[in-house]
Parts: sequence; structure tokens; C-alpha cells
Amino acid sequence: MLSQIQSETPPPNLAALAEDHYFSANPPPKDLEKHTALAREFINYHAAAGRRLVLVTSGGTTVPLEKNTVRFIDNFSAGTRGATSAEYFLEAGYAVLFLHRQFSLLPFSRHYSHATDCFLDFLREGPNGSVVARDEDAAKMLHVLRKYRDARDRNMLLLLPFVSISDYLHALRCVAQLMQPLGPRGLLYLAAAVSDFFVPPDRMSEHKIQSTNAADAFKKGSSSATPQPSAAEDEETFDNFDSSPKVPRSKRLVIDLDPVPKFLKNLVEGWSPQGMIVSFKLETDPTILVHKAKYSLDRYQHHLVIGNLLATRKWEVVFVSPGSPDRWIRVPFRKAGADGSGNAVEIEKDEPLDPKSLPDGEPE
Ligand code: PAZ
Repeated sequence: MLSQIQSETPPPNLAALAEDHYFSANPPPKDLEKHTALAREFINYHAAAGRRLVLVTSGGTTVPLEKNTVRFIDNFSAGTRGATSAEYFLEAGYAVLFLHRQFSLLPFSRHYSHATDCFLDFLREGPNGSVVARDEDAAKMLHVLRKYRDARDRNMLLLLPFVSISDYLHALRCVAQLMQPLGPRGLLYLAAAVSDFFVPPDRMSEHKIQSTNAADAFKKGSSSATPQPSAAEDEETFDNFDSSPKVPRSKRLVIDLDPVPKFLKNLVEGWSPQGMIVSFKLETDPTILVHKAKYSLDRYQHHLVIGNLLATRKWEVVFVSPGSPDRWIRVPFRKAGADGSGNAVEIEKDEPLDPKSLPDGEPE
């Protein structure tokens, strides 16, 4: 009898439980309501026009170490992939909801941002105290300006910022759910570099983590303002798992992170069951990239994983999709930008060059 009851009881939906737990334990960002209202209006406007709409996520999420955040863990992403792709999506006729890390690269302004050239370098003094583009930059600037104005004037681009991993996940869930009426005309292009580990709120310090015990005396209500050595310092407690020079445990900051739940399953099955979902997979070890991309596709059953390596991401990516052979896309490697960080041919362009056109030899 018991075994019959057990076999009839549906197994708990672990993904749904993890979602409930995460979103109730991690408070939404203060702007979520405002951002949701903007996203709703934008999505409904384009849905009514029968237009295709893409959510592009871009830039890195932070992992705060304190609730009143002074310190956080970050990652390398500048948002180049997302901002560049957004421009090409606009060119292809998509409305673009650009969910990006605050202060990371934005479509159009990325051409003149802090990450490559300073925008002031493109300007000169004009007649009568005016400021104009330098002659050699004017044609490109006019081109970018026209495309930017067009996107803005036709309400084709909505910019929504996030900072932390939980800001990002709250916003992603809301926007993906709002996109449901678009069905397959809604595309989710997940290029953001999303943290895999975080500090859960119940283990997060309320205030700035202290590096000395100077404040302890005040906190304990003592009249003495002189820092006292802690018991741990008195005892000179050392861990034995690290190398010299030895530092007492009391002086270290040991960060203990939990894994961020993998919400791609929830996205595919619940938040956006009909949307087209493209995720990115970043690795540094070339021997595991395709394997990890395939694993992600098998596990989450979405439409496409674009794999890329940290060192070569600007000129080669691999497309891994169900039932198709892996497809490498490569563009010639040629440094661009004042700091040489960009690639002259943008791989995000929708018609990448034939791999055979690659120059001889490996890029540096
Ligand atoms: O922002 P960026 O252009 O410097 O880098 C883009 C990228 C490598 C973050 C992106 O292509 C990507 O792989 N995003 C997913 C990263 C991940 O595996 O979480």
C-alpha cells in the first residue's frame, strides 16, 4: 500500500523548489517594479506591431560580500558581445531589450566609450566656441549617430541595468515571463557573464567586513576605545592548509560561497516555454568547451549554445545546436581600437566570413 502511494505521489519539482527558495531568500532590486513596468510597455508595444523582440543580457554580475556593499566579487566581462550583438539585432529588425551590467558597454556609445578610446579624443574645437567631431572621425560618428537616433526615435531599444547576481536573476525572470505572449518571436540571447557562486543573505555581513577588531570595543559597549587583541589573536591560531607567511586565522577573510542555482531549466520550461533561447558558454580550457556546450544543451533542451574561449572570444565561436554538427565561426584576427582590445571584424555580425578566409597562422 505504502509503495503504491509512493509511486503515485509525483516527485517534487526540484527546479521549482529551488526557484521559490532563491527568490524568496534573495530580495528583489529596488528598481524591479519600475523596470518591470518599462519592460511590459516595451514588449506590449512591439508585440502589438507583430515585431520580433530579443532580450540581450550583457556584462558581468557581481557577488556582494556585504549587504551594505563595499566589496564584491566581479568578473572580466565588459559587455562587448552583448552591446555589439544588440546593434546587429537592431539592424536585422529586432526590437532589443538590453539587460546589462550598470556602466558596461552600451550599443552605439560603445564606439566612444571608456573601454576603448576616450570620447574626447574624437572631438575638436569648432567655430564660435562650438565642439565638433574631428574630420577623420566625422563620417563614422555620423553613421553611428544616425543608427542610434533611429533606434531611439522608433522606440526599438530599451536599456535596463543590473548590478548583482540577484538583481540580474530577478530581472531575467520578470522579463522572460513578460515575453511569453511573443511566443517564438521572442528571442532570449544570454550573453551576460553570470556568477556561478554567491554569498547567501543569511551568511552575509550587514556592514562592511572589518579587517581589525578596532570597532569591537564600541560594539560591546565597552568604554575603552583601544582595540584589544581578540582571543584568536592571543592564541595565534593558524590554519595549517596554506603556505607561509602564516597569517593568524583572525586576520584572514575566508569567503565561503554557495553555488548559484542553475535557472536555465526554469527559464526553458517555465518562464519562457515558447521563446527561442540562445545561451553562451565561456571556458578557458579549449579541451572542454564543446563538451560543456553539449552538456548544457542536453541538460536544458534549449535551441542553441554558443561556445567561446576567453582568449579567442573576439574572433572565434562554436555553435552547438540539437541535431546539427558543431559549427565554428571565425573572422580574421586583426587588432582594433586605441588599446588594441577589439577585433577589426566583429564576429557578432550576422554574416561571418568563411573560415577559409582566416589568415595563415594562429592569432597571438
Ligand atoms: O563581455 P565580453 O564581450 O568581454 O565577453 C563576452 C562573454 C565571454 C561574457 C560571452 O560571450 C559569454 O560567453 N557569456 C556567457 C559566460 C558564461 O559562461 O557564463
